[in-house]
Amino acid sequence: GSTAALDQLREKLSPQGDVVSPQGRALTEAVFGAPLSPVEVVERICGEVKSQGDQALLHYSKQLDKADLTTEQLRVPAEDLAAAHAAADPALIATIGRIRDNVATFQKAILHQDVSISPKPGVTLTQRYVPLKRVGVCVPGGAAAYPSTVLMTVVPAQVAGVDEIAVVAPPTPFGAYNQDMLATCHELGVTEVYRMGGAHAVAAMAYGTDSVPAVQKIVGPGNLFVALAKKHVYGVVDIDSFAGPSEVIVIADHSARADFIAADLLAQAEHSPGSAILITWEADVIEAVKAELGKQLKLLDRSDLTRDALAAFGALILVRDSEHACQLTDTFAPEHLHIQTENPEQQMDKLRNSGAAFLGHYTPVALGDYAAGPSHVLPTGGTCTWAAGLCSNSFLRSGSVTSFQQDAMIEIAEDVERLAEKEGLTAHARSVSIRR
Ligand code: HSO
Ligand code: ZN
Repeated sequence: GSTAALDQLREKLSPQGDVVSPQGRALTEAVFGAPLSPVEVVERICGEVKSQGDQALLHYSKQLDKADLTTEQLRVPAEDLAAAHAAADPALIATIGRIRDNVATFQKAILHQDVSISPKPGVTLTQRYVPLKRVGVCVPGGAAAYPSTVLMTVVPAQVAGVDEIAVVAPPTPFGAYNQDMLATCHELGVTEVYRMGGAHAVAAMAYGTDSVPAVQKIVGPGNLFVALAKKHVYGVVDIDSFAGPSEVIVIADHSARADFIAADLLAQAEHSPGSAILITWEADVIEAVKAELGKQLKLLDRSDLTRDALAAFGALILVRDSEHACQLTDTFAPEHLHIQTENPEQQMDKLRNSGAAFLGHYTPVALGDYAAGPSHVLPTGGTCTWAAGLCSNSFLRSGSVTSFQQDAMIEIAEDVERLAEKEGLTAHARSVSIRR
């Protein structure tokens, strides 16, 4: 279709990428005494946490999260973690254990290994991978509790061999006070959990405060302020990709079941906002899915929120053929792609852009959200054209190691000297010729 139609759909696919709710705007205006943009808010908060440390951190927890904490209360006590674990449903603990194993198995298998070659006698060239020493993990706690996000961030970091993992969650019932989230941390051996969220938590981890030692990388999803703060502190620390509101594109043909597809679209919309788009070349599929959406919406706990999200950020798109479906999907570059066709590999082979792909009628995205093995922390908003999802390798940094014996050095010396001379860097040339 036209570019305008594409733009309209792109907006649907990236729900509220940079929109703040009216309440959010009123709150920041009250706190800062001026109508600041989200970027200005984040710059202010990060600047103050950088210069004033804990004092600014506690100030913003009180002002923005309505949590009046002391420095001692910032960190969740070890007893609370143990108590949450002891009180948890044993079946939940068993589930967490099994999922940990699934995630660890996959994340271990894909972990980079050092690579060493000897292209010539007397030369050894190595690419070596070293785990980061200390990382920070953001776990959201606004609209829902996310123990699954603890699994999908902490386990890859542990597999990579990170020494210290600090988890931060906002001081809310769905955040740092959520017993399932705390029990999950304890089960995974995480001992450092902080009651802090938003831009101030990101800034505290990046710059370090008296109560929160600085980390080298900050990962995990969050709201707009968390995302902007991560962008702001990048360069002081590393960050993962931008994980904004969740999205799915389902590609389907006649072999797909309308009730399955409807369930998948609703699951994504349930994130509210969450974007859910069906692309098919079969008009019948669209009609059948439409009918199923109406039926299934009624069955959901969050049916109102889900209906609103679907109305705002959902679409059922009829295209010419499979080829066209793949092109359109590549243009959108969705966070999740679910191909429900007779031969899903056929479409997959034609596609370049998706954060995580799910193939076939029996691979709902929820398997990946909760249990399969790849992390559910994924690039959204079309950023998967250049960004990758979180994995164990996100917690490694590489460095090279080069070693030459004298004969091998002499063999390559002339080329080095010639190029150094061309650059006018004679000291470089001499550092080689002196060894001949
Ligand atoms: N779909 C989310 C992950 C998630 N879903 C957590 C349920 N809980 C982002 O990939
Ligand atoms: Zn999800």
